[in-house]
Amino acid sequence: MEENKKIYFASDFHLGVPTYEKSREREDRIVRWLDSIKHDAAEVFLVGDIFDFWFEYKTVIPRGYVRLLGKLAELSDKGIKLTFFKGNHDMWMFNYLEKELGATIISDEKVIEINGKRLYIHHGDGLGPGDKTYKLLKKFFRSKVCQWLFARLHPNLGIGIADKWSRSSRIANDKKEVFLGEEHEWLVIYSKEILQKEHFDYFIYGHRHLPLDIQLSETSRYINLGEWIHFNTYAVFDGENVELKYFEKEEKELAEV
Ligand SMILES: [Mn+2]
Repeated sequence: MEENKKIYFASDFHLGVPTYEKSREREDRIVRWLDSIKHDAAEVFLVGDIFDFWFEYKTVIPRGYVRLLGKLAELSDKGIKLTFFKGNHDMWMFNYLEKELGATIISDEKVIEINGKRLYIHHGDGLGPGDKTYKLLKKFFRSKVCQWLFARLHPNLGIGIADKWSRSSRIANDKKEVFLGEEHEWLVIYSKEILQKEHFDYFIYGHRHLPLDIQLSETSRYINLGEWIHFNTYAVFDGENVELKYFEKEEKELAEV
């Protein structure tokens, strides 16, 4: 990584919910964030659930999100590397963003090593103990058969059903998550298991919808990227440390979150 350059991480924008207007407000904020980091960003990792629902038909993509996509194109054209992770809400990203934005799409985890620091990055869904039903569903949703069948539905119907479903999710209903305690947080448990076998300086996840920075061992930390409905959180890696930050949040507001 070039000197003075940084790597940025954010996740769980959930664009599209709860309403068009609210989502647009959030999209504008995300565009302001991207504008504020483009001078020193070497790379931007978008760690899943960027869209509350996404599907690419062979010739058609969902309406909307033009400001975000345009801004990402500008960053990409400036030479900033973009990486999208599939989230549980937008696992159906195929090659559109690769083609249009030159982005890399990651299905599961990605390991990066910079200046001797090792980072493990994953959206965070379907990891750790429990949640057997979801793990099974994930396998089905990710199968070629399921995607082929969904693509056969007329988009008005297919995306219509998906929209109804996504409007019933916790995040779309403005529910804030509650911290379960280190011993019960499944991504903490999962990361500690990995640490038994392999060292990572940082584990970076989304999905939990809670900004978290937890020391796992003397040399290892778990960072959760939170979400952009209540927190506007992102992480920045300067080659040495990963820091969790809030965008456009007053201290007074932070006391409330
Ligand atoms: Mn999410």
